[in-house]
Amino acid sequence: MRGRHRFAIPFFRYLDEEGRPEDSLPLWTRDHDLLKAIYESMVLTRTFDQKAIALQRTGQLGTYPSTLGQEAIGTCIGLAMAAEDVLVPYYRDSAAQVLRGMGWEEILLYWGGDERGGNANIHSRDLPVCVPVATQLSQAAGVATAMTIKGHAGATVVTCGDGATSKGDFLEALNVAGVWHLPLVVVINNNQWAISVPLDQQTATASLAQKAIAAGIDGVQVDGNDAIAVYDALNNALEKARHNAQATLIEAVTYRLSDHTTADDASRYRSQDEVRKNWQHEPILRFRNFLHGLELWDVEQEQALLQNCQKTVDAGVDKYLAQKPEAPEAMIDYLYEFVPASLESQREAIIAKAASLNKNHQGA
Ligand SMILES: Cc1ncc(C[n+]2csc(CCOP(=O)(O)OP(=O)(O)O)c2C)c(N)n1
Ligand SMILES: [Mg+2]
Repeated sequence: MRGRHRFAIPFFRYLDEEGRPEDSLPLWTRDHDLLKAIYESMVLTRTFDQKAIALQRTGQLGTYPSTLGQEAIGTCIGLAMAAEDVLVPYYRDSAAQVLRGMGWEEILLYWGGDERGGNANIHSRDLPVCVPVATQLSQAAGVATAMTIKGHAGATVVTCGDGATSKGDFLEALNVAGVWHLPLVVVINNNQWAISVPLDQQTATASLAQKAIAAGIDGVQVDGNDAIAVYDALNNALEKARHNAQATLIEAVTYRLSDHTTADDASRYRSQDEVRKNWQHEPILRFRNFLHGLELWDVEQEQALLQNCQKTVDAGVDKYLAQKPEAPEAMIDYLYEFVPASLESQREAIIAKAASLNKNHQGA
């Protein structure tokens, strides 16, 4: 019966700011290898992030969106998902993409404007990065619907930012997820900003997770800088998706410590003081303190990890820089199986232009 109801959105956090458990921890935290894997992935993601920004600043990469401060989200998505699940990522999910099989060089190719970086098909059924805000949500609902119809076992995980929750696509995806009982997990990276729009100008709701209520699906809010809380929410939501065909909306509350992208200067619209305060909540130090508390981590392990991360990132960068650039018509060829007649002449023009530029270059 649809009658009078009261609703509440649960909030989960297990580690305090110093990395001390506030509550009894979920059972899976007894898996110490998993705890270390979470930490290692977050550190690797940050190492990559610094390098990607350096490459952009030196003209070797296009516009790049940093994941600084939001490493727990992509890491926990990547580690919690199973191979048969499908990831529908947006542009701050490189940690998840790499944990699911992409190479760092491919992440760089994508942000370097090379179509081969978007060709996630070679690894899995995951979709490539989505930049048009919120369009990935209805696509993910479509993927989850197809998986249901075809009887596939897995769940679909889709991610978006806080700004995306104001778009119709977001609400439409949640709505069908409820009505059609889709095995869908929607993760909001609530980093408090949508470029220069702060959350309080984005929405008047007390949380973003409560948008699930209107769609009749579960909504939970977690401290997005507490990897234990993020992983646990993912784990529970994936279980419900796979076994009960139930969708969940997870709001991971975090903070974008960087500019929106390398094309942005956030100091024009937010205070240094706000950023400084949020550094105190960032996820990596908190998790390292937690591992220290469990006596699972020491200074030598930390040094070895930093060295390994640097090596891994450098290897990815070397592979990226060694790639011969693709022909410019790849931008059309990668998009269509058959080139539409309306683009034929543009494609020919691109090829002719590239050939004449090449000739001039060689003649010079
Ligand atoms: C449909 C569409 N409109 C506008 C843009 C330009 N744009 C890129 S990112 C962005 C803000 C997104 O903010 P949010 O959803 O909070 O994600 P965040 O970048 O903070 O992770 C905008 C407006 C776009 N990419 N797509
Ligand atoms: Mg945002």
